[in-house]
Amino acid sequence: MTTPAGQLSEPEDVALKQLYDDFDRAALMPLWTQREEMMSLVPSPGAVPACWRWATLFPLASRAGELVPVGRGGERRAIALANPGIPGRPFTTATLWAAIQFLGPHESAPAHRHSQTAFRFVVEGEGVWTNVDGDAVAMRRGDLLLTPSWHFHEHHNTTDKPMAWLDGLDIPLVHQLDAGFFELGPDTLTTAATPARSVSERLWGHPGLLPAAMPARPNSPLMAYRWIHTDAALSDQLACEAEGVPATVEPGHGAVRFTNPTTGGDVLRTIRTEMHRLRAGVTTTRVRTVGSSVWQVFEGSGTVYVADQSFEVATGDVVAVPSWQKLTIEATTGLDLFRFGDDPVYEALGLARTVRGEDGTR
Ligand code: 1HN
Repeated sequence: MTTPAGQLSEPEDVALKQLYDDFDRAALMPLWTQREEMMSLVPSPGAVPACWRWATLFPLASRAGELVPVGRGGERRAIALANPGIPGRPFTTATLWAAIQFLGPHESAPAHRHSQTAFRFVVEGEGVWTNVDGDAVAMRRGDLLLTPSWHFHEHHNTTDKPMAWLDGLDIPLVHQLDAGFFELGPDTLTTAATPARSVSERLWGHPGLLPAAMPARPNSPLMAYRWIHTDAALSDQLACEAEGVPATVEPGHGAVRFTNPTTGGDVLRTIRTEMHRLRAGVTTTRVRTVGSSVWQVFEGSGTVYVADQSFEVATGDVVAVPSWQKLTIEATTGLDLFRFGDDPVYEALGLARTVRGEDGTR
């Protein structure tokens, strides 16, 4: 409904303008001038499809490594991938924050905890351990490492080389929900231990086997998902498909979801994480889904089509897919991609909706 100006006599027009001014002074806003923005026919995100290149991210993070110390206050040398459609905010999508974090040789980042949920994904390098509630967890190429909400965490680089990785957090969601809490831990490293396997992996990392009598946990108690397992699961999925077993998402497209062994659900309450493998030459079925995602190429090259944009991507490149934007991925070489999304939030709230194919194929 629009303002019935024009149909009004001049005195009525003046009276209407006065009414709007009085609404404004009384901190009131009528629905009829806002309906389309407040209730669009389909989601219309502020965030735009966007791509960041590893070839840009890593050298800039490295320069920050030379110029900006890591320590109390700033807490982390993490540089957010800030969506150009959300100006002035370090938000990658409406709900998700992705960043490149850089830790120089023998540096450590001090302990703290927050209500925001976090994970790390390692596209290259090794030598950093992240201590999660005192359990030292090695970070190596291809690994997914979890830092669930309100767990103390600190990172330490034990090597002579720098290391950089991708951080994912639900910062924009928690900000919008006014649910952020933050607390400092000890100023000095709580453990410099560098075990090959964390306690969490020794307890929870055996396939199909959980410690008996341990109750289900809302976040995964397994803090590390190792590349050796992810890689094997994807290879086996595609190999089974080649033998005629229907195991994959679609022909030539295998995918695994990282899951909480105590529930079979997502590893984190607010963030879904997956790894996808496409055979060379495969184009995925176009999909649009409510909620946003961030994709990072782990290995290989291809083209990611989001809405009316296309991005040619290679190892380390990151793409933001805002809500309800059509997504297709074309693999030039064999292509491994890590994805994280806010799907668990939309599912929990009854707002999830996905359309594949006809709506449609490129
Ligand atoms: C945080 O704790 C980390 O622990 C990374 O590595 C990025 C961004 C905002 C708030 C806390 C980390 C963060 C963060």
